[in-house]
Amino acid sequence: METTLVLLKPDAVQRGLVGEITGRLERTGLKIVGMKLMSVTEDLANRHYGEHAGKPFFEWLVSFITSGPIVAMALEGDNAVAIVRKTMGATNPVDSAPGSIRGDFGADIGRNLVHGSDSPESAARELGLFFAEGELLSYVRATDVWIRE
Ligand code: DAT
Ligand code: MG
Repeated sequence: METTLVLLKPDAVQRGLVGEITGRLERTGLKIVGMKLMSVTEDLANRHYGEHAGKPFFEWLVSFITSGPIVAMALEGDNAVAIVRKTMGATNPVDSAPGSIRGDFGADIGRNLVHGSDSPESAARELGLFFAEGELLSYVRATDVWIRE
């Protein structure tokens, strides 16, 4: 079982796509175990996107993610990282397939609506940045037995 971090970026909030995107992620069967509307400080943005420091788009990335409220979400399930990445679609809107979040709503490589951790290791690191202990809940859904063995 994995838990992964999803961020609905400021463009998703501003465009009124929080419900649409959350619904798509929920319908995969992954379980929401943490969720909050929040602002991202410059310090948090720098730490979250640390792997991209030095790249030409890094400053833009930090200014974008700090430009308005985001929704941070923790999703749990078998292969949660890969399932979220598939549901999100590719980074570049030229490559993101129709039916994916980015493929359906994204037209810019930067303003691409969602972040999803790219590995279980990244997920653990990023979840620690965005959620305090106690903000991630463990609970049973009545539908769990219909979703996984
Ligand atoms: P992803 O968000 O698909 O994991 P990433 O980790 O490579 O992609 O990059 C983080 C974000 O940085 C990405 O969502 C959008 C932005 N970005 C990536 N490559 C870019 C580029 N070549 N030009 C502008 N922005 C870029
Ligand atoms: Mg990434």
